[in-house]
Amino acid sequence: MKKDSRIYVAGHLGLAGSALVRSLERCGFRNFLFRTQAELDLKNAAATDSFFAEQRPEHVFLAAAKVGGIHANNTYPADFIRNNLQIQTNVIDAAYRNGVKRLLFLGSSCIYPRDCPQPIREEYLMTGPLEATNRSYALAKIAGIEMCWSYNRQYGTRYLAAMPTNMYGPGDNYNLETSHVLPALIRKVYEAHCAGRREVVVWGTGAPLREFLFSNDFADACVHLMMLDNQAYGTLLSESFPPLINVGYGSDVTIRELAETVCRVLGFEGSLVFDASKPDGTPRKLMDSSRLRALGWQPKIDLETGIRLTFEAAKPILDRNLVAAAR
Ligand code: GFB
Repeated sequence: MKKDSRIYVAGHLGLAGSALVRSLERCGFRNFLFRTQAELDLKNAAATDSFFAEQRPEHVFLAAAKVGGIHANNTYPADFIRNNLQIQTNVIDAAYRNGVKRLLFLGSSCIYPRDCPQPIREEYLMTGPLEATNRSYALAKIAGIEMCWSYNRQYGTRYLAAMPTNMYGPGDNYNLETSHVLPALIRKVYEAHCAGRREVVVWGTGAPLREFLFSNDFADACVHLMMLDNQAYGTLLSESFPPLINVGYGSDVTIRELAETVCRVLGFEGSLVFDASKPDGTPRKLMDSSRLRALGWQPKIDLETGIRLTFEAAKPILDRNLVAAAR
């Protein structure tokens, strides 16, 4: 990527996409293409192709996706598989037909089998059954990886797939029905604190382990990958192995430890109540990110600092919610 390359960030307003834009700007890139969902529906193949034909992006970050936490994935599996298959199929195909040089497809650590050996290496893809609560989303993402690989093999494209672990940061979704665990806990703990309540309900047993990566770190990893020289980038693209690379923090915590950390950062001294009627999901998904680290990237933001930064960014939104609820 050159500083004036035409870069399309699909999903630039989301958690990952907005962090990507910030990271690209910090690196001096300035020639961006952005379209909101209202301006361009990526589920529409013709509209997506026209956009690529007219705008001719050279590099694409495919961060547009239907995403959500365990409850949303479990409740709306049809939406997750349909929307994601449509978006990624249209973007990857339009990219190929309009000469995109490099495309980075964003996936998720839930693509790996539920009971994988830990830490999870890229080689473990498709070696066992998936976690049931997010199978439809995971299968869509696996199809996206396979599509990048197939296009690389048949058409000579150079598309790569980055698999983030559980990501968090500014601009996340704070709807308790559809969010991931970290924004949900920030909201629940903050609201309990403001209301003087003594308890916060945490879903599940608190025992599952999750690895959390701050969105800025993930974005820096993606930009790092896209800026690799041809030779280093080429080592990630092989005829015999899917073009995917893990992007993780390197250590994990239990959901109980996570909730305790959120309480500490926000200064909440009440107690945690675990609602075991809610699903735990996969017991553990710690990724092995040694391939990426060998290419010169490492995360900078530890969990406690990341939670503080995320809370600072979220506070005005959470305060507005509280005011609206009080009316
Ligand atoms: O972040 P999360 O929704 O998704 O939940 P997954 C992680 C863990 O936190 C689960 C527990 O064990 C939840 O039961 N948890 C505790 C909560 N309290 C809460 C809460 O208030 N809200 C939520 N949401 N969880 C997702 C996948 O799995 O991870 C996606 O469904 C994607 O496909 C994403 O891969 C990264 O980590 O279980």
